[in-house]
Amino acid sequence: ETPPGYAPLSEATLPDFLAAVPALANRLGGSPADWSVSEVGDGNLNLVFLVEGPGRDGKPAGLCVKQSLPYLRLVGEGWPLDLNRAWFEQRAMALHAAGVSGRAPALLHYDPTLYAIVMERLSPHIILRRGLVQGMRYPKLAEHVSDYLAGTLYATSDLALPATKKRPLVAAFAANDALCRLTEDVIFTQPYMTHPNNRWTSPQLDTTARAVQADPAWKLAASRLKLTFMASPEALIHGDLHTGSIMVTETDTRVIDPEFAFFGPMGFDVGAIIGNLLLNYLAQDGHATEDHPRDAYQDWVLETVEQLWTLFRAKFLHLWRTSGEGDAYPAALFSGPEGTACLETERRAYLDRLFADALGFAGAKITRRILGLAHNIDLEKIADPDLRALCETRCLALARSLMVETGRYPTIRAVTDAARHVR
Ligand code: ADP
Ligand code: SR1
Ligand code: MG
Ligand code: MG
Ligand code: MG
Repeated sequence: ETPPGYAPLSEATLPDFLAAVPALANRLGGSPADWSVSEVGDGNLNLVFLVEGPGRDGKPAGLCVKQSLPYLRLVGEGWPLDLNRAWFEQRAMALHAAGVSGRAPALLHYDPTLYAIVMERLSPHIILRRGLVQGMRYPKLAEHVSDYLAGTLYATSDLALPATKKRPLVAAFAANDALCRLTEDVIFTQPYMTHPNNRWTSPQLDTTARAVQADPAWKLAASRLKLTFMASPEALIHGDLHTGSIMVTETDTRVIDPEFAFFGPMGFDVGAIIGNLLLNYLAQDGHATEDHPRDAYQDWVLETVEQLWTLFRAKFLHLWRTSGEGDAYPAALFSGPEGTACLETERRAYLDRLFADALGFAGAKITRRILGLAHNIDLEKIADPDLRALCETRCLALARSLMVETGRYPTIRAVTDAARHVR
């Protein structure tokens, strides 16, 4: 049962929907008969259409339309899912754009009856994960993703927002319950138990999967991270910042797909991207051939991980030092040289704690992609199951260590060294 007026759009019905919104029709130019539409959704949840029209100045113009389906696309109609995820996505896009500009597609329109978002069509961008699997380098990636993370997380935190502004936002996004629960189930719970949603490279990883279920330290770490995810409304997080949620060219980087957004722990976003890059690094051994070795490329992936954290930390600290207008840490309490020094020590401790959270979440994000419901092409595209299982075993060893022995990683260099040496 769907709300009145809702129906999934199709390539046939989309032109009428767009024609009814003058700003969108004008942007596309010509008439609806001139517009070409294709459904390109390759994610796990939604419909995504790309539309092209003749434009208004002789240059073709495009749009992207993303619509919620009443179910989880990956599984089908048997798994109903809240349509309102589109509302949270467009609201997060708008709030994040206020914290950082140019790092996401522009939001153009939202239709609450159809649960449809119209946004800038990114072109010739491709999904980062696809580029990484092909061995493509993105020299601006660390700089751009660290801009996005520092800008969005700082601007929506208690360091920047007065409590009377932040609390209503926390309340509004608390209603994104369906997607939060999905994360809690498929990332923090199911991979650590016998569950019909799980799958892995079998029989190669059968013993490993059973060992995870019998590993109290790993299960405890996963549950502690789950609690942090559930009970830490630090900032408006993206909530699904894997390498499939970033579109790139050599010079541009845009973050898409914040439908899982809610006020949660900042380390979840930072850890999601770091975890996905580490997984990609370890998967490269499954893509290397004699003619196309990947060693130099693997070095680039780890350099990107190091730069990403280092730049994020520096940018977040800079924002805090130069514009701390939230109600946390009132300036009146930290005046004079002693107060300034004391606050600076606190800022560094805050970032150390955020780093530890991020490493734990990175490990959890890696584990779920190998033992849980949703897998990644980084590993899935390794055709030889023995070779894939070897890469996956290394991923799991690193993931467990990041989650259970987080204290062994005081620096990002310690993390990349561990990735280099894991066997
Ligand atoms: P889902 O929530 O189902 O994962 P995504 O938002 O990730 O959907 O989008 C699915 C795919 O649609 C992306 O992998 C990308 O190929 C394409 N896509 C999404 N947004 C845009 C955009 N603004 N411009 C061009 N392509 C896009
Ligand atoms: C059913 S799990 C689907 C996954 O896809 C989304 O992109 C999220 O990562 C979610 O966990
Ligand atoms: Mg997606
Ligand atoms: Mg999505
Ligand atoms: Mg190597």
